[in-house]
Amino acid sequence: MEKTTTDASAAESGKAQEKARCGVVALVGRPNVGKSSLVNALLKSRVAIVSPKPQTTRNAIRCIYNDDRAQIIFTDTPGIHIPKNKLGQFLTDSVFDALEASAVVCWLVEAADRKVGPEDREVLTVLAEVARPVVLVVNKCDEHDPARALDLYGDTRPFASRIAISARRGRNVAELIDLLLPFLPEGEPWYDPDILMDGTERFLAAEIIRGQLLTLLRDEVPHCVAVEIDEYKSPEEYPDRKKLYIRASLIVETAGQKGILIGERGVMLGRIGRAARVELERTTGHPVYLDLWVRVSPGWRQSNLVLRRLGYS
Ligand SMILES: Nc1nc2c(ncn2[C@@H]2O[C@H](COP(=O)(O)OP(=O)(O)OP(=O)(O)O)[C@@H](O)[C@H]2O)c(=O)[nH]1
Ligand SMILES: [Mg+2]
Repeated sequence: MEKTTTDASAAESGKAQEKARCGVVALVGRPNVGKSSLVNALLKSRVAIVSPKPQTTRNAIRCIYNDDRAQIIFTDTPGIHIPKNKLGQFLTDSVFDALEASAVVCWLVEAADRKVGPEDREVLTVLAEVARPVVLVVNKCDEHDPARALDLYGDTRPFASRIAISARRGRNVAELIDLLLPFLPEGEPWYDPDILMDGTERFLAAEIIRGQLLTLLRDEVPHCVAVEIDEYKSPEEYPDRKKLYIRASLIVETAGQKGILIGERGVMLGRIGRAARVELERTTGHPVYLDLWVRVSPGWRQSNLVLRRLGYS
């Protein structure tokens, strides 16, 4: 009995001596490897949008993990690819910024990979320009044995460590956190522990609507759409309102895309609106009135002015 008490207090004082850590971990990789899925698994919450379509993530998003040892700011980044327009260039540039702010980088690849493709070589070029320790993370090991991918990528550059995970099943996600901790500097938390994501309510709302576009629209169409929140009035700010009022524009490049988004007799726009409203109500905790409009802005993905207005600059 006595001994247990002594051990417990020794453990307690050991814990007290252990300094808290805080720092940024950038998650990078080609599109679709599961970076946003990993963020959601780490935070045990749906903070980042996930879809089977490449180039889902368009902004580097800081998502905040807390435990009694550390606060880790995971930056979910857009997939690194060969840019085809100014939007694509912005996506790649935002990865550089995230890397420069990070203490350590996780490079995500897939367990099924059998060769290092052009986009992965692009990732290697980007990593070579930013001197940070890199952890190789082989994802989707629920579907494939990760051994060959660990070997394949293991030779491409020096790694601080390697791990196989499944973001979908949560496999080895806690182990990944343990592995990252020693790379983080000692320091106090930067964010309030209740904050899950560093982004405005408007940004979060736009992302939720974009998530539904990716789910409901086919092929390339969702990539041609941007979401702009024109008005956001919450019952907290406007107590006379019973509902959260959101007016948003879906910006497309052509009249043809506008037709697809609206659909026959407005059926598609109605579906997008209903699905987005349910998700917005779930995340904000308020009943929501969502007012969606479709606007054509020819070639917005090539326009510096429009990209800047939409926060892609
Ligand atoms: N089987 C399996 N699928 C996964 C796993 N993690 C992610 N996925 C799937 O992979 C697809 C892409 O996931 P995302 O998390 O959106 O990938 P991403 O790297 O963020 O993609 P971008 O934002 O486009 O760069 C989705 O269909 C996910 O459900 C996993 O561990 N196992
Ligand atoms: Mg993503």
